Amino acid sequence: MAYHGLLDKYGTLLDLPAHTRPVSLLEGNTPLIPAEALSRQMGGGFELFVKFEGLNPTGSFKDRGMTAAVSEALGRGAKTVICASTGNTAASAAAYASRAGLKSIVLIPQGKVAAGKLAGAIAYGAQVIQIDGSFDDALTMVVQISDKHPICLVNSINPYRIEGQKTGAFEICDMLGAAPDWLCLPVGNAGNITAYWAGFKQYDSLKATGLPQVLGVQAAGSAPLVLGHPVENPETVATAIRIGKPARGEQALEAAEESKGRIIAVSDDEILSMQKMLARLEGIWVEPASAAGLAGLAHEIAAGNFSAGGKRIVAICTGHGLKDPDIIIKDMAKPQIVSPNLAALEEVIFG
Ligand code: AN7
Repeated sequence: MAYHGLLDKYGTLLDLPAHTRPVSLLEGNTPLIPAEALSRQMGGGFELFVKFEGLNPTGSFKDRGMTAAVSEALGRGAKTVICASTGNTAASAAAYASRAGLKSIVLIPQGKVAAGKLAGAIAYGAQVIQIDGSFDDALTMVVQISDKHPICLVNSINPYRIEGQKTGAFEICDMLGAAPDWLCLPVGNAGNITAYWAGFKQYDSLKATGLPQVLGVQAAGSAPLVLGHPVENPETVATAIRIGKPARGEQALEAAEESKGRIIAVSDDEILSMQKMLARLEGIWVEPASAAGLAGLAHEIAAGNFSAGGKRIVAICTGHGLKDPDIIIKDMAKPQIVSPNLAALEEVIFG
């Protein structure tokens, strides 16, 4: 049977109003890629899978929640959607709004959004507004304006975003036949960890698929859930998760606690070295934030805080490496330039 997108596949399991009118780009159905070399590199003896969410239509996991939120907004008669974003939500909202024939407005922190995300939002036709402030400032502003004007908020405060993102958990259980022992993922505004936990719990109650322990990973310079208080000036190379006041922070902490997992922080160096390792060992290039879940897993194993032996572990890699080419290019040795003849080519390859 042809694949028609997430609302067709899982719609009956999602709590969406009857007025919902499906808007889909055939999102979801992303691969669960075995990562044997990376698992060996971390010490081995466990099964590791990468769920590559960068293969969604706009290059990130945000499309799962956006198909649900924009479908609800369209069915309700909304004309405009708005979000604050570190970039991926903006691109996704813009794409789904265009497909639905709606206007989109996206607020981004000035100078802190990766090139591929900003370009996407513009290409899809959003009105892009840069805020001279943080993501957290932008989120406060979109909440205020959508309270006052008939504009639909599509940040993960919107409950339909969470409904759509539960499908990631459903897919993992469908592909593996059960929940994994551990789920590792990056945490920014904390919508995704909230959605995965809700999805695993729902599937377990319906199909006895079991529950994973959840390892949520923040960047050390933007780790409010690890520190236990908001961070006024969050900083990290992983700009997607440069968030100091997560909207669903309480639920993220609940997911960690209920699942007997935890939320930890890793350094920017750990994030970047995992990004590189994943690309070089497995051929999977993700944006920096997306490597945080795996960086957290490696950190815990190396610190002896984690007995991985015999476990089945799934890491959610949330966005594609193409979203943020600059992070690679800035440290790159410029490729050699060679005269257009065989001898010159042999010289650089064989010396
Ligand atoms: C690649 O786009 O918040 O914890 O505005 O882009 O659900 O926020 C992005 C977040 C992880 C964190 N990985 O997810 C936005 C935004 C990537 C991301 C996260 C984001 P949440």
